[in-house]
Amino acid sequence: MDFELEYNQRIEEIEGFLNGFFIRSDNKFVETINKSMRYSLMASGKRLRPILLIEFSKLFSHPCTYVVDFAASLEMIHTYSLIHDDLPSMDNDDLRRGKPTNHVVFGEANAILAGDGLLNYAYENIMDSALKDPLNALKYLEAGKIIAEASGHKGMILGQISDLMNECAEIDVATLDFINSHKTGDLIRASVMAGAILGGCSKKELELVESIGKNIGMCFQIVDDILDIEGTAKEMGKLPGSDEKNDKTTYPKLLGISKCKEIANELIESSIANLQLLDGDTMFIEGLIRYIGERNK
Ligand code: GRG
Repeated sequence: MDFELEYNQRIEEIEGFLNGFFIRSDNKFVETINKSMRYSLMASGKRLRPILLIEFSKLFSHPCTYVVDFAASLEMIHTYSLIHDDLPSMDNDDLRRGKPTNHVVFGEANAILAGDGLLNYAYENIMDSALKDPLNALKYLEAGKIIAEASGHKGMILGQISDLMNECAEIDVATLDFINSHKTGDLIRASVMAGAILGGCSKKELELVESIGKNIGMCFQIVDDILDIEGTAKEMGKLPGSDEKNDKTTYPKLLGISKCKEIANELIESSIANLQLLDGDTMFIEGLIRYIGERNK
């Protein structure tokens, strides 16, 4: 299998689908909000969360019809979080996905509204899936609830507030784990769990998928911290050094870079070992997990 080719094909499919959510309008107000939402959503991202959701749904034998709509919704929620995270009142970053951040281009008020617009559009699509396919409504609801919890005040928002509260503070690994498991990990965990539910997994399989999702999320964050030190703006599409600029405690700061690389490798191997306990064709997901652990952007 040529992983890179397959991965790029999946990115193309998702971007084609995402594009279809925005119809051009003659109304200048509609066009203004749509333009700023589209600007960040269609900027080139790795599309990891929607790809994880779709691939985990394929591992099981009863996939729902509107899996791709859920995948698009996840990317909308993720993009909203990036727009808000970059705001002057949060991380105050100027570059994201290789382009000036949303507030730099459209102004702060529009950027807040673009994020809000994407968040609400995501749940509109999730509920629409249940309405269009009522026989599977319970699966859509279960997957939607997991995504809502993981994105909201029990998940990503909780992680963000604990992160803000700990800027400039001396924190230990347990506190850092708390911040990251919510801020970054929850949405990644929700991607794989929602995918598995929409694919028709059993309760027991969902437990295994949850533990895989947690490990992938932790590995993603450790690598992200390493890239903030070792990465380049050209490859990452955002400026490195953001953690230091905001005086944030990171895994490399607490554990050192080589220990972080060791832990990231262990998390990759344990995720793959657990993945292989599931029945379906796991080849592409294995490649994706290795990519998450070894990426340079
Ligand atoms: C509600 C005011 C308000 C703010 C929400 C929750 C939140 C702000 C921000 C948290 C989101 C965040 C930036 C988490 C860090 C995770 C992370 C490293 C994101 C980058 O993800 P990638 O690398 O990005 O997958 P691409 O661009 O490839 O999709």
